[in-house]
Amino acid sequence: MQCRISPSLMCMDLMNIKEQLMFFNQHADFLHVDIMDGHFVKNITLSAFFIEQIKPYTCIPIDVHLMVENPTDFIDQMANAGADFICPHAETINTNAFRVINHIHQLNKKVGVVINPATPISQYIHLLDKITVMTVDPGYAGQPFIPEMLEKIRKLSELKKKNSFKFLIEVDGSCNINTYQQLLSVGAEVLIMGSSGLFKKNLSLENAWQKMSFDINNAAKNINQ
Ligand code: S6P
Ligand code: MG
Repeated sequence: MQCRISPSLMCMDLMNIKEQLMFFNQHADFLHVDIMDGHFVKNITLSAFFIEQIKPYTCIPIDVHLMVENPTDFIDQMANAGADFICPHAETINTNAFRVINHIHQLNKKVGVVINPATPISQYIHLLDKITVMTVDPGYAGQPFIPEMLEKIRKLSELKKKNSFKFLIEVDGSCNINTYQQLLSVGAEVLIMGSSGLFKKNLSLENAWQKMSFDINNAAKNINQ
């Protein structure tokens, strides 16, 4: 069972950004960049300026999670800054979802949509390159996993198989040793790794990565048995 890893850069050690990016270039599949506006969620994290700064040092896709009230104000600046995937929240594009999806594709970027725990699966999933299931309410790292989301992931996985949809199924929030096995068994394909599964104050990134890989492999083995 193959599972892709997307480190959440808002959880990085900010005193050592370059070293960590060099490490991710060799090991990770995506770089997850959380953009917040202080309104859609009551927090502020990374920015287009940050993406512009890291872009020359990265060779893996930059995936932008837009936790903002008005994604159309952000899409072009994220594309210009170097984003490869642009992913607004479903709750913010209900009045213009098809226009927003088309617009991002016209910019030659991949489109993802992120769905909050309380939001059902939408009508446009066949158009998407990625769907991110939030397994915590968005805004902060280190929150408890919402187990009801496993059914949503399973449903997406079934829809994907049945219709040969191309979207990747990604999970954001509390991906760690307590949840890997459940997530993989219902069909999660990309895990966003934050404070609970990867970035630890008392562990080097190399050691934390090794432990994470070992735990994920074990979880996958247990499912296959
Ligand atoms: C939270 C944000 C996430 C977090 C990540 C944290 O709103 O979208 O990307 O950075 O999920 O992971 P953890 O393990 O601290 O829950
Ligand atoms: Mg995120």
